[in-house]
Amino acid sequence: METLASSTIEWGVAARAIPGQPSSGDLDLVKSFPNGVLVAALDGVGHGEEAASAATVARSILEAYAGEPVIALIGRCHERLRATRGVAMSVASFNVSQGLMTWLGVGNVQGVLLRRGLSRSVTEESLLLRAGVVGVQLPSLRVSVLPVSTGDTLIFATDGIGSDFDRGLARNYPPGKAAASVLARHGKTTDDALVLVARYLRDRP
Ligand SMILES: [Mn+2]
Repeated sequence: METLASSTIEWGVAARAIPGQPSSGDLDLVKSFPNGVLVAALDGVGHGEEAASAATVARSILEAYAGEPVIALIGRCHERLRATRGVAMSVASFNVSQGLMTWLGVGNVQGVLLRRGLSRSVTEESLLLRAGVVGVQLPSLRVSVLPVSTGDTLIFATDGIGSDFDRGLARNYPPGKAAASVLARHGKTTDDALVLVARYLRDRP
């Protein structure tokens, strides 16, 4: 299954826990399913062990049901996270045969899609974040669906990354190096921090 992920997207992640904590409440997931790939970034409320355990529960659910529609996925997570502090999460589901990305965010995990246009210009789409916390207060959910083309770059960044991070870093470097650079330059030391950069590799069918 990871073969499909690596033939569909190229991705890299950089993350660190808030200083003094052994585990981070910010987690990522890249998981293939038949005909697609699910990409997610999660931020357990607060930091430390409780945040990490809540985020771990959410990630395991996303992993187990990766092929489901994203609204159903968020609903499953909400049910399972009720006894926890809750988790902010943004998810993107790539459908390979349709050349579409469906994304949804609850809480404050920023999402950006840098799209290569027909010209050399790059347009930027921002994920509309719904206020709420999965497991605590679920807002009404509505997905956005965007066509994706080869070279388009998805970025998820938790609020431990400055929201004005340098888009050029993410666009111009291989994903692993891009993620490391964004974390190094824009990571805050007051919270867990995670940035995921995923570049779409497929041509539109
Ligand atoms: Mn945070």
